Amino acid sequence: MGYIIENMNIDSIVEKLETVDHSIVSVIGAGISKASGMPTFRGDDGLWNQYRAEDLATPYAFARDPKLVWEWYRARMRILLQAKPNPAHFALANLEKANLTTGVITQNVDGLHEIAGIRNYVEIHGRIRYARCTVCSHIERWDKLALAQKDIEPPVCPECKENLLRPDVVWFGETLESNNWSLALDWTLQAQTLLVIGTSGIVHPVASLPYLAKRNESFIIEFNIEETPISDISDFSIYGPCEKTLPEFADKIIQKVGRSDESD
Ligand code: BV8
Repeated sequence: MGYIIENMNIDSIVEKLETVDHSIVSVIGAGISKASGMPTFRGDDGLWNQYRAEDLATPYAFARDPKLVWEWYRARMRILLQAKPNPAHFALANLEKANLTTGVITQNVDGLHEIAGIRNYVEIHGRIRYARCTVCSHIERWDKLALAQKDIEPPVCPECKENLLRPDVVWFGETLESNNWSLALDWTLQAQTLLVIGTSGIVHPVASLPYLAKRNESFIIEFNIEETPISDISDFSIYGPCEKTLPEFADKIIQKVGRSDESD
């Protein structure tokens, strides 16, 4: 079990960290976007509560009932279009600006990391604001388009004009895009510190990344509001809302780097 920090004694963790350039990699999940108003997947208000994953986020569900799947994505997009990045997203952007991060591996499809200014990221489960044709290679932003549409018929590809568009995300039972997965693996294997933020750690293969990092002797720090399977392999678990804990952590690391630059 990692060392549980209930009252957020973050100074002692920061002191132990190597604060060298590009040493931090983050794996983030739905919990980081909770404070932005995006429901998580498995929490009390989770997106899956009304539905089961296999009913909606799978190619079989789409083949069976594209209208239901599109309506679920439109409902999520309506929430997302009101959402803004929160202090946790900006904390990661500040660590990137301080040259301390290699990149962010996001399971989220909401794009809030990019709006917060993070430039080095891999959207390992895709991106909800884009739609792609189920057959040809056409891809387009659909957020504005789909919401403008009054009818809820699934959109037809404007390129090939006969096949349906689908959300540009990775569904359960679908493999991850290989370049994205290799980049996530590379980053994880070179991470001196892996931050695991707002994820239940149960969706594979992303859930295996912290175990890989652990085997590679990375320093693992979990940011969550409750214990998860990742807590067992974390060097520290900081329990609390990451929109509070992560900015404090990031500020202290950046201050520490500033101090060491001054003393150089
Ligand atoms: C794959 C995009 C190879 C879509 C998502 C049977 C058949 C086929 C595959 C499988 C199978 N059994 C298992 C699998 C593998 C499967 C899987 O892992 N299933 C799980 C459910 C067991 N994985 C796959 O299918 C993957 N592909 O394996 O390919 C393959 C292929 C064919 C056959 C076999 C193998 C593809 C998985 C990708 C699924 N797509 N999203 C969409 O979004 O619509 S996953 C979805 O879950 C989101 O991306 C989400 O981000 C992700 C993970 O969930 P979390 O982010 O962790 O969110 P969650 O709500 O669970 O947790 C939130 C956490 O935040 C909690 O811990 C909470 O405490 C915390 N929190 C809340 N508030 C805060 C907070 N923390 C800090 N601060 C706060 N304020």
